[in-house]
Amino acid sequence: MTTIAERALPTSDADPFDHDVLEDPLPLHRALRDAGPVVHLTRYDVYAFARYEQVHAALVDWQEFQSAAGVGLSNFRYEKPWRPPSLLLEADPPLHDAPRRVLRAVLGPRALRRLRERWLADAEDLVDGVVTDAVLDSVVDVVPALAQAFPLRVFPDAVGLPAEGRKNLLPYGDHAFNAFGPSNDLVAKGAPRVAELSAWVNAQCAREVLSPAGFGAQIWAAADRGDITPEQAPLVVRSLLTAGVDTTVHGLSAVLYAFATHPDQWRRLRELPHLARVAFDEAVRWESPVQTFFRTATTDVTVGDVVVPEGRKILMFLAAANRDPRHWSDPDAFDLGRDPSGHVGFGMGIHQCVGQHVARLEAEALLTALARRVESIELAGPTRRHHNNTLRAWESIPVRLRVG
Ligand code: OVM
Repeated sequence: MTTIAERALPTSDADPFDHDVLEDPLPLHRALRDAGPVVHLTRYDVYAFARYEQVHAALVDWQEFQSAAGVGLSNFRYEKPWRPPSLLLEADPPLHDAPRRVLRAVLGPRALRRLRERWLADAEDLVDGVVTDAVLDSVVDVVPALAQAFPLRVFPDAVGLPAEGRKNLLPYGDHAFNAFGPSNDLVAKGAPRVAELSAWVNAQCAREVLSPAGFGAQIWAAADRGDITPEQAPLVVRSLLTAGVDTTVHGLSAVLYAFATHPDQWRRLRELPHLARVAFDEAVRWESPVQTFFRTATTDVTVGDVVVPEGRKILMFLAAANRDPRHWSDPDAFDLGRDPSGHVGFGMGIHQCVGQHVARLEAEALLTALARRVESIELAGPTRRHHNNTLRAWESIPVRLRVG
């Protein structure tokens, strides 16, 4: 006999972290959304939300869906985290509040005004060089040439990092995002370098290492004012180094791929360059560079006809919510005419991406510079995905740029 509870809780034996799924997660996302508001993933014995309504509700309900037990598969109540937990990502109020306030001030729109002119000029300069190469070589891989090059050019300087060792930022972030998943081959691939990369990242968080005017120094200044403790300051700097590079690289790759495959939308941006920010948010909705995060139930939570028991992990499919036809019209279309606000690609609620203004400024600078110089962007060969347990990423997007 099937009980009501069993009927109400559909199950799936799919592995969201399998390479076939990472290559193309859209079929799984649709199946999980259609299965019901909550699905039991038998393989990991966790609950899954893939519809917009439940993902959004969980994101804004930090009281019932905590982050302090980790936002990956690993439950910090029982398992030792691979590094000391983040004071932002892996903390709840009240511990979360002071670090969050400090970082919000350092990375907020007002603070970024002093970077704007320089970043716009840097983007023009980078695009000039790429366009010149494109005229000579004809095919450009925009992943290394633009999506990686631009954040690596502006962000480490803005943080105040020394020049030495910056190449460690991408592999460190890649591993950190893999570590939210199960300990599969992707985590094993990163393991040999974890000690070395962590040592480098941790060393960059010290006050003496950071240049005087950057984000890092501003975090230390907040510790001097007593807004956070001196023990907290290095961990807050670490959040910048963990979450600030790979995310923007893959966000920029996403918007560049979107334009390379939607020439009509590129023409639209060329005509109305002020759409650059909307275009970036639409790409974050459409591609969801951060695909998933977990929460942990702090009490028995009723969702639909199902009880998610206290202490259990819930996998929130941000990417599936961002294409849920129950919420979005024509969700698979990349469309500069839509209002993408309300997407959960940056999360929602008290943990919503604190660096989103930095990401938007990078995107605006790069897209504006490109739109000024480039008439068309066309795929010029096979694209290659980069697989990561949390990120939807590109390894290679070869394009032909027509200048004009
Ligand atoms: C952090 C952090 C925040 C957001 C994402 C993330 C690795 C890390 O505070 O360290 O991914």
